[in-house]
Amino acid sequence: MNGEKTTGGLGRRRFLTGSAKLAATGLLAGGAVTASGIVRAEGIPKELPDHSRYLGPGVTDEPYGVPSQYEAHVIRRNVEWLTASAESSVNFTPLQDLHGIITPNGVFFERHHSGRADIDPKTHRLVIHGLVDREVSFTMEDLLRFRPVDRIFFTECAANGGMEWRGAQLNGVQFTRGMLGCAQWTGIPLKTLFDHVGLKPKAKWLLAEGGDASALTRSIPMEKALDDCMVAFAQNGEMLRPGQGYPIRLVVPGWEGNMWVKWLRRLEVGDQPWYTRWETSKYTDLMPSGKAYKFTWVQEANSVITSPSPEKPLNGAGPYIIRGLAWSGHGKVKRVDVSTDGGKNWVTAPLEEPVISKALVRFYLPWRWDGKSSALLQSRVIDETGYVQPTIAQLREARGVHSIYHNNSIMTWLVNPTGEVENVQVA
Ligand SMILES: Nc1nc2c(c(=O)[nH]1)N[C@H]1C(S)=C(S)[C@@H](COP(=O)(O)O)O[C@H]1N2
Ligand SMILES: [Mo]
Repeated sequence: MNGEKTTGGLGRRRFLTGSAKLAATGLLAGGAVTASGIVRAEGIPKELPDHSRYLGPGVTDEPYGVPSQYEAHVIRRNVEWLTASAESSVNFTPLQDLHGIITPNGVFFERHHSGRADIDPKTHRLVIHGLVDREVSFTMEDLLRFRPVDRIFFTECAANGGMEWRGAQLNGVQFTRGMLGCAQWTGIPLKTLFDHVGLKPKAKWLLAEGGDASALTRSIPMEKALDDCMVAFAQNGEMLRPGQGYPIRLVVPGWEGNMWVKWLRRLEVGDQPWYTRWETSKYTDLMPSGKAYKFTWVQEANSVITSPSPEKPLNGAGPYIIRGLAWSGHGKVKRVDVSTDGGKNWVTAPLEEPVISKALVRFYLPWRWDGKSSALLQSRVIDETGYVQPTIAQLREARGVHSIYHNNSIMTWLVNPTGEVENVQVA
């Protein structure tokens, strides 16, 4: 956690201490709801507050706006002991503090292997070569002459939840599910670009390469490339942020984040996969047998309750809204079930519109807490293919514990009688 010592050892207890500290600093103080569940009415204050009596700043002091000073806790955070250096590392989206389905650009998680590249769009080029009729080198200006599309998709790192394979370890939504964001991407479909350059009959695979020092490269089957992939230059209405790959990145809907090559500089068309080092040694899933999956592209259906959660404890008895997010790399979320007793009983939570394929979906479920009992909160998503989000036990049985990647298991939040919430795993 930023500002706290997290070096060495497993951080679980320390994170608990962290949230206890939040309680002490007053984040939990004051109750809006009485034990009977009736919202407390305090009446209209007699004194006018300063902000109702004096002029505020004008329209000139904030050419690019920032959130209210009271939202300063809504930030990306990193886990210091997770990686050896900040350049090859990750920070996490504060999902517990966000609303709706769109992740604001300033808190969209960043994962990079050689730091954030700083690229001048005037000199940047996107080269397309290999099994094409015409090899090209596009300037940004060239790219902007094509008809763009605007599409909402989630981005998720394959390592999301990766610390939880052997047990509950990181105490919060942010650190267990925060390698995730969802944005409206604006860009040119790869189909448009390939129609322009012409594909040779043997064109079956695509190699995408990044222009950062890591030169991340991934092989992508042409079928996927022509289906829904795009070269994005904008995110949520503005040009990409440097951390998200400015000036262009690949968008590979539903597939693991490391295929979403940032600072994209080269697309090579070939007739077979390249098996780059990123594919043979880094992003592979090791099975109990000792064998490894060659490619695990799709981010399977996943969900998480964002509140109540370790970061969003309960404050006394009364009504609460269980808030959460669900998503599936295979398409649309069909249903989300919520349990408050560790998976014995389930209630279906209504989905908030819009429900977009391969995007985050929001669910809300009213819940009343008696202010004294423990509860085990879980959410379970079912997607349009009928796939049901697995428990951690089911996932371990199938995959062992040697993977880092693709842990989409059901998360469990233990609500303590004090209202504090912690990350646990139940059998
Ligand atoms: N060029 C390049 N592209 C990259 C990476 C990188 O290190 N270099 N990291 C990848 C990984 S592992 C992930 S999870 C996503 C994260 O995208 P974001 O930083 O926009 O959230 O970018 C991918 N694209
Ligand atoms: Mo990733």
